Amino acid sequence: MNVSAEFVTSATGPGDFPKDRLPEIALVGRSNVGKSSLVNALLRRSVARTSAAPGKTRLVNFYRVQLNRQKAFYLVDLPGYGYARGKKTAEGFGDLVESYITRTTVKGVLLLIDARHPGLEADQVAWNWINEKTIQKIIIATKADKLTRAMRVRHTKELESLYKCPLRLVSIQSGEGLEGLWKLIVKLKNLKEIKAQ
Ligand SMILES: Nc1nc2c(ncn2[C@@H]2O[C@H](COP(=O)(O)OP(=O)(O)OP(=O)(O)O)[C@@H](O)[C@H]2O)c(=O)[nH]1
Ligand SMILES: [Mg+2]
Repeated sequence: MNVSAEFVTSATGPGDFPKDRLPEIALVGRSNVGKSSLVNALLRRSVARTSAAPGKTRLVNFYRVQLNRQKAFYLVDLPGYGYARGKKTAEGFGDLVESYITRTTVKGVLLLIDARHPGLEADQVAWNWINEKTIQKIIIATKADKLTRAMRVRHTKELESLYKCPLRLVSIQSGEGLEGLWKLIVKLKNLKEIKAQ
């Protein structure tokens, strides 16, 4: 698959969001779960800034993507939740992400969850919130390379029972799941139904 991509804008508010109405696929998840890393892995270049410390992405970053000669769409990398600089308390989505996610051009949401920690409350709260939207959602369990075999089985089961929707394990280290995720993203942006495996 031929992937071409370019960074378009870092939005600080709704006024900065693109107005061309291309479909958008958003990456949502806790700070440090690996959203920006996954953008880079999918786009096969270092366009998004990543960090070992949480709270790196602060704005809504739009990447315009074209696959082969198909119609372009945006991959949208969002700031994470669950992290507040200088504070120990968990933080919700925040106004910026809330104003973003209600856009009608958002055709699908990838909720990223650290595969090592399937049951976190913050992720379930986020899930309940995005679930109010009638768009398609997929759970992406990240950092699959860090799982032992036993954890892989147990955590997959736990995620399946908590989140009744399509689930994929990915790793930017091993490349696991990336090809399959591309196929799902193409379906999402084209509004094709995705069934749980
Ligand atoms: N081992 C491993 N590490 C990963 C993987 N994906 C991301 N990471 C690491 O996780 C850390 C956080 O990655 P980011 O992509 O910056 O996380 P983020 O979700 O964008 O975080 P915020 O911007 O703070 O919301 C970095 O140190 C990455 O190298 C993975 O698949 N495997
Ligand atoms: Mg980030």
